Amino acid sequence: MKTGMKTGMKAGMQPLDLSLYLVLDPDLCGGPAGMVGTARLAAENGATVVQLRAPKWKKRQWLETALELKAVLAPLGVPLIINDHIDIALAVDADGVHVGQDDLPAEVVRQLIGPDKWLGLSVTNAEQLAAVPNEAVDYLGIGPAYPTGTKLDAAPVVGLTAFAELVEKSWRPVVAIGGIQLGNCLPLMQAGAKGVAVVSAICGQDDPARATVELLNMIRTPFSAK
Ligand code: TZP
Repeated sequence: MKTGMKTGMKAGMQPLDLSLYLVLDPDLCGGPAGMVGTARLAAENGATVVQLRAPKWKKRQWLETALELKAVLAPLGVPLIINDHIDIALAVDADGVHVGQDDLPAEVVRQLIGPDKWLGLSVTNAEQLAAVPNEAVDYLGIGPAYPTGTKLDAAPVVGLTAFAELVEKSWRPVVAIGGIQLGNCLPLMQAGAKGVAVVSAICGQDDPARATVELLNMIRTPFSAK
């Protein structure tokens, strides 16, 4: 990442710690209750951000689950990010929003959510990176870093070399996403990621708490220090 600019700081708020960013998946977690349970276990064991992502859901389900997640995560001090749905983020006073390239443009989202919520943007190639409105965005999710079976419409795999090049050119902190498991997360940290975003490495695991701790231990090894 380039240096000399603000990195995920907001007045009166802790910086956003991207280290271990859990993205919830309704299918892998076994529905809304499973998502809330998984989020609780992950947050209690050190996950630093939780995103609610449920592309097939209707709004009422979004609202109910977002409220439940907020009730679990806020006392633990773990930010709740809402994927795509600005209205839900505002309705539950979530900590932020994450949007993709086909969602509302980041500048528009920033206008809607105001200055005090986090805003993340998914980026998958150099062209998209060059078009990032850096003033509007707090962090980038770059991926899929590796092949993933979780997001069927994911963009082509970025790969480690291109990932490192994108991080180097980014004006914003980067969290890696896509196909990240315990055994392959460290090279992404060494390539300059501030953290890893995972779905299947925690959701649907027999022991999500243990999976969380193991991932954290891995990404916080001295080799990954940046
Ligand atoms: N965006 C890019 S890849 C992906 C998303 C939401 C899915 C990542 O899932 P997994 O199981 O961590 O590979």
